[in-house]
Amino acid sequence: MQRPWIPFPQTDCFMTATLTPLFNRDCLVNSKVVPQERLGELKDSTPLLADPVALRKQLQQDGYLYLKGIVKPQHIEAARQEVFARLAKMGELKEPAHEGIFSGVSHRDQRVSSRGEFWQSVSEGPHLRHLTHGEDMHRVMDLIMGEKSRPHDYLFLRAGVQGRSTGLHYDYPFFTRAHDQVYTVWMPIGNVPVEQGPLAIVEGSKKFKDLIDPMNGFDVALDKSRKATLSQDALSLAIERNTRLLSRNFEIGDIVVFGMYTLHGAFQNHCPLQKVRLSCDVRWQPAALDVDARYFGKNPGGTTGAGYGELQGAKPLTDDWHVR
Ligand SMILES: O=C(O)CCC(=O)C(=O)O
Repeated sequence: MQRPWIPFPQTDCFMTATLTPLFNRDCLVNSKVVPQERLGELKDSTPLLADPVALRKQLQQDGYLYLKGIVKPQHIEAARQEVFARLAKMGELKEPAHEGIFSGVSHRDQRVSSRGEFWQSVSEGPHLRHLTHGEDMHRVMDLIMGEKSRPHDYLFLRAGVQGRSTGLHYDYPFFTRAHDQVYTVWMPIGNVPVEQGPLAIVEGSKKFKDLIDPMNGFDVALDKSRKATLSQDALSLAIERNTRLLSRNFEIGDIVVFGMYTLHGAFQNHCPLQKVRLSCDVRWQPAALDVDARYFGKNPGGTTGAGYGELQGAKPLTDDWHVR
């Protein structure tokens, strides 16, 4: 019999700011403030960890699970320090690096010979991997899938400065070459309040047949004539479809799990303190299913085959993000 899951309690540590679960600060899309009626909180499914059947039903129903206390604070702290130390060496962060304050400059291109190799080495840091691919994550993903789970080796680490955001998209065009039983785990690495531009999920988007049906068979790496990112921004889509953008003032230990048919993006980072939003997204699937070789192995090619060099994170923090 499976033992009930007991989440880790939130603890006070240097990353714990005075956060409230409410949207007490502005959420921005394309530099526009999202009105309160277009915002909602991701539903907290943590109590359902004790009832895996209900947990899976919830994921099917809403297209996502928001869970608290899943990874240990000390693992997050270690990963955050590890990544920020590397960025500080590129001159991109002010000291002390662990505060994650953008310096406004970058010497990355002068100090590394390959953006891709640099980012791969950051993405394969032992503390980061322990956080994203360690026993806590395996345990919760086995529970969610109801069978042995397996993470992609390829990891999307994102360090987003003021102005950065991610446009709305479904993950289907990136990860469903082998099958669609792939789940994204989005994890803040440190507290990520809304002004730092965290993940936002479009409520009810699992049911947007007009967007989902034409996506069937779309592979973003094979069909260069299309983009996975919608041309419409999150605010105008929410208004047009009379729905809400769901997010949180994310705290250490939180994760969001969602499937390939859940529309999502990230708000714009507009933190006045110039704090860098650090997060990562990792894909998981049932271990018994086929794998898409692009995302596995010692030197995974990633979506386009260009390896870690194709990621937003591989760019100096001073560079704009691309749209796929
Ligand atoms: O963190 C972000 O900016 C976007 C995350 C995302 O698109 C994903 O996890 O699939």
